[in-house]
Amino acid sequence: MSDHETIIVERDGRVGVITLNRPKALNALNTTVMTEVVGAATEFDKDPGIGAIVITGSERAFAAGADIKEMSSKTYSDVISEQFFGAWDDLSRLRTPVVAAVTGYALGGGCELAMICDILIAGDNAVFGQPEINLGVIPGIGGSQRLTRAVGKAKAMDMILTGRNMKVDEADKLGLVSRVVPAEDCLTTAKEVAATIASKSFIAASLAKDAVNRAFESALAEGIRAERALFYSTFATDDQTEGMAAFVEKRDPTFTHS
Ligand code: CO8
Repeated sequence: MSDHETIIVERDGRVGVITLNRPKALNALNTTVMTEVVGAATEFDKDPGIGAIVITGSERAFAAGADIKEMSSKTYSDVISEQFFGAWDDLSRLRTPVVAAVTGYALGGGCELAMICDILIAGDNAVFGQPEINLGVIPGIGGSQRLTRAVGKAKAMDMILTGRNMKVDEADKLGLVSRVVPAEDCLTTAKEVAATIASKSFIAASLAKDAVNRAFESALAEGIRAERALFYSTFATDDQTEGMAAFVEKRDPTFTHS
């Protein structure tokens, strides 16, 4: 079933499994990844034979963020006119419960993708972070909203303003993850959790998901719209150009605060 460039799509009974597969780029999320993940998840969502979806990466990286090499040359008019990365929002509208199996780095867009999922199973080597500030930008796939709701303002501000990473123990204590398991068991556990969900009434599971999300999401859409506009506006700054160019050129950025 997998004629994809950046993901592997499999079925395991009533569980659909989507594996991010750009190992050389630590599963950095580019437009192709987004189109393929959202496309495969949407197909699973329409399939009555599927009752839950697992999204996973590799042991080293769930995803190390949005693809900086793809983004670095974009302008403000590019990101706003193509509504860059807007399709990720479609994932949060699926009826089918989605379980993230996160090992290794879940940074930037990778952390945001994990937080879009309904249940987050973390390996004991998982590392979470929103390091966008180091590139002169801010989270843009819901991170400023979902992280804040998940861990509270104090920790979210700490992570988003300093760009520091959070190891799995801290993430577990704060309620960012559902369960922590040894890294080598992460995917198996996620599949078991997904299979358990898939064994329930799909209607009840999808309504339960919707109900929990109502508690979590009221006013979230507004926050995400605001966040997206702010993210796009960072592409009007010199610091975005410099921050991303420095990453690509493997040097430290010199920000001019302009
Ligand atoms: N984008 C592109 N390439 C990447 C990325 C990335 N995010 N992360 C890693 N890579 C590439 C590296 O460039 C390198 O490629 P190459 O071998 O060609 O040089 C390869 O993956 C391996 O990476 P490293 O050599 O750096 O591996 P290390 O083990 O030394 O370091 C790290 C691993 C710490 C994860 C490091 O790679 C890193 O810091 N990566 C960047 C993390 C980051 O800043 N992520 C946030 C990106 S911005 C973002 O996600 C914004 C989301 C909002 C978009 C909203 C749109 C609306």
